[in-house]
This record gives sequence, C-alpha cells and structure tokens, in this order.
Amino acid sequence: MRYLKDDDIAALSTALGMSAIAVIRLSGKNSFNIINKIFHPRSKNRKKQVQHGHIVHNNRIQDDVLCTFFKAPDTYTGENLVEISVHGNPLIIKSVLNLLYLNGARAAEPGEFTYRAFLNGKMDLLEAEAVCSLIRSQNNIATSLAINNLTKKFSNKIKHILKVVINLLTFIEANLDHPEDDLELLSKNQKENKIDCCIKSIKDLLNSYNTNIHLQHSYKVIFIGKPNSGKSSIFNAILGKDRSIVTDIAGTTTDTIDASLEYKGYLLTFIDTAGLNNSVKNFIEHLGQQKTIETLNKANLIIWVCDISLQFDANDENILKIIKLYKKQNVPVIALLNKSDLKPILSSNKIYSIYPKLVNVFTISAKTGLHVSKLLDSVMDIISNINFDLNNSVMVNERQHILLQSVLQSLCSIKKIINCDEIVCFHLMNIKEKLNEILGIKIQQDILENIFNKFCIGK
Ligand SMILES: Nc1nc2c(ncn2[C@@H]2O[C@H](COP(=O)(O)OP(=O)(O)OP(=O)(O)O)[C@@H](O)[C@H]2O)c(=O)[nH]1
Ligand SMILES: [Mg+2]
Repeated sequence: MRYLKDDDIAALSTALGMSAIAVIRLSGKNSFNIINKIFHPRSKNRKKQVQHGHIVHNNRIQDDVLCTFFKAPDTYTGENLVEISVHGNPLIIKSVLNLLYLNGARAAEPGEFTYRAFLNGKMDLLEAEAVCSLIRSQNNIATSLAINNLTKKFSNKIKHILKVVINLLTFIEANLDHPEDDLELLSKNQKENKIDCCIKSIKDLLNSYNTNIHLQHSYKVIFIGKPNSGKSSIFNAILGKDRSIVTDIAGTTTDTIDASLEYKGYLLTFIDTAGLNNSVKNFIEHLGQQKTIETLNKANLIIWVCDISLQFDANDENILKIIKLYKKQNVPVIALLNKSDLKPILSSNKIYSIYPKLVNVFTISAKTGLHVSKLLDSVMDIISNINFDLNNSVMVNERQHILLQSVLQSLCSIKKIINCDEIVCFHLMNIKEKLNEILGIKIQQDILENIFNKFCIGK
C-alpha cells in the first residue's frame, strides 16, 4: 500500500463498463501540468473551469473530453484536482489513464482521494467513513444515516462529549496541580452529572450501532413456525421461484436459506428456517433449530407461520414464547394463518386471545396464492415504519463501535471512583484519546490506511 501525500494520483471514479461517460480523477499539486501535457482545449481561454477538447498522444486524438479544473484548496482533496469526463468505453478509459501515468501520475490506492481530503482537513474521519457507507448503502434508511454522518451530525455528537470530558479534566487537573489556589471545586454531584450525560450520549450511539448493523445491507425478514406449517411454501411464493424444498415430511428444511428481493426501493432478505419442534428426533434437526434461533437475532421482522388446519399445540406455544421475547426488543411480528384453503381449526381470534399484542394477523394460502401479494405490502408497511428518528440517528460502524464501548467502560469506571481525582484524570485522558481516535485525530498511520483500504478505488 502506498498512501503518499506529495505525489499526483489518478483513477477512474465511475464504474468500469460501457456507459455514456466515465469520470477520471487526477489530484496533486502537479495535476494541472500533467493534464496539460495531453489535453488540447478547443477554446483559447484556458481560464475556464470546464474546458472542452481532445486527449492527444503521438499526434493522434484519443478521445473528445471535458476537463473540469478545481484549484486548491477549495477542492474535494484540498489539492489541485482535475475531473476528466471521457466516453465510457473501457478501452478509452484505460488509454487515458495510461497517458496520465506516463506523464507523472500514479494509480490511486482505494479511497486515496478521500484520504487526502482527510489529511488536508477537508473532513474528519467520521465524515470520510460516511462517504464509504453512503456509496455502499443498500436501502433508504442506511443512505439517510450515512448522509447524517456526512453532514457532521455524528462528529458534532462526539465533539460535544469531548468538550464535556476536556472541561471536567481541566477542572480536576487544575485542582490537583494547584491545590493551594482557591479554585472553584466541582461537587461529587456535578462530576457525576457530567459523566452521566456522557454515558447517555455514548449509550445512544451504541444503540444506533445495533440497529444500523442490521440495516446496512438489507432488511432481514425471517420465517419461523412449526414443521410443515408452510414456511418454505410461502418463502417460495414470495420469491416466485422454488428456492426451498417443499414436501409433506415434517422437518424438510434443516438449514437456513436466504434470498434477496428488491421491492419499492428497499432490499429485503427473506430467510426460510428449519421448523421449531419441541421433540426433535435427530442431530441434524437439532442443529437446524439452533440455527433458526441464532438467525432470529438478525431479524428486522419476524413472520410466524401457523397451520390453520391444526390445533394450537405445544410447538406453537413454544414459538409464541420466542416471539414475545423478540417483540419486547421491538422486532415487529406478522402472524400468518396459512393453508386457508383447508378446513379452518385455528382462527385469528384464537391468536388474538392468546397474544392480544399481535396486531398483524392474517390468513393466507401458499397453495392457492390467496393474500400472498398482500403479504409483501404488509412487510413494506411495517419496514417503512420502523421507528427511526432519521434526523437525529447516525450510522455507527464497527471501528467506531469498539472505541465507543471502550469509552463507555471508562466512564462507568469513573463513577465508581468519582472522588479519587488522580484515577478520574487517568480515565478521562484515556477517554479523550479514544474520542480523538474516533474523529481521526492523532490516529496511527496503519489504522488509518486500514480504514481507507476498504474504500473503492477512485473515491
Ligand atoms: N393445502 C395447503 N397445503 C400447503 C399450503 N402451504 C404449504 N402446504 C403444504 O404443506 C406441506 C409443508 O409445506 P412446507 O412449505 O414444506 O412447510 P415448512 O413449514 O417449510 O416445513 P418444514 O421445512 O418441515 O419446517 C407441503 O406438503 C405443502 O405442499 C397451503 O396453503 N395449503
Ligand atoms: Mg421448510
């Protein structure tokens, strides 16, 4: 990896493939000189920011392009930057890039443009990481959260906590260094209030992580129910293909099977699971059921499939207990009374009488297709109403989560020794360092490179 700061870098910033146009970026202090060696503008006015002209090599025109010149320091990278809009043919892209390399630029490493933006103070590390999340977001909520980070909402929250910590540290250190001076002392209560306020903010951010982690890629919709209730049949009906095996043998599905579907702009991942049965017979079934339970931890929505033609039995009872547990954690649940083409024994009234809190109960038939399409709309209704304060929530990634957890631990330790100023100071210094690391201040080079390494090339 070569994340140098003083040379000139170039890369394709749009996706490689056939397209109307493709944008190549060139950044560095010599970038204007480099492009001018191969770019022949049509107009004599070289002061224009956007110039139309040709890329020429050995007197041959390689492409008809638009060059946009951005003069440092008001650019994405903080350096002189040129965006060359070429025709979107991979051969042309390759030839223009090669000419840039021949004339003094080198191929940019992943995320290197954003890395330079960070080094040149154009953005802090949280904003830089948000750029990566924004590009990768696969649903509307994830996109909104990434934009919140990009517009400093996360950075401001961290900076606010940092301010409280520094303020507290200054007070306590001053008192430790100059006990003889008549400095104003903070009472135990005042110190505790400040620490509590930080703990609350950190806990809110950690909660965001738990929600975000599920949402970053797709919404997980998980089918559960006793064996033979028709989970796989409904799963297949929704997907419109036979993804899971369906038979009348209880315990047909022994593993979790997932398939994704894009619907109304949301990416949904449906997961079929092994039926939950209190009296499992063999080891494979047992493993399958364990996997079902583990999968539930990822659920954004649970679909409980019951067989309308059978009595509510001990297996359903057990599943209901599990559902109550997840409902408590605010995971929404839809109960489906399947096999409505058969003589009904179980009714929605029965389900409501057992568990009145279930609001989404409806009948369906995987066999006839009754209400299968309605199910998708109900899924969407629920998912688009997942309770998000989109204005105030932020996206927390794994790196930030680990650091936040460590900050929380130190804050909790302080509460236990609040009167012991030396140890409080020690913890506060540690917290300050971790908060700075979240923002990317005084962060080690290898950690930094590791972060940007995950970006795509050209960003
Ligand atoms: N009559 C009728 N039969 C259905 C319906 N849905 C599923 N079945 C049948 O019920 C049986 C079990 O269906 P599956 O979809 O395999 O059930 P499952 O819940 O995935 O079962 P396991 O994988 O064993 O947990 C099959 O014979 C299906 O054809 C329905 O709506 N009506
Ligand atoms: Mg099945």
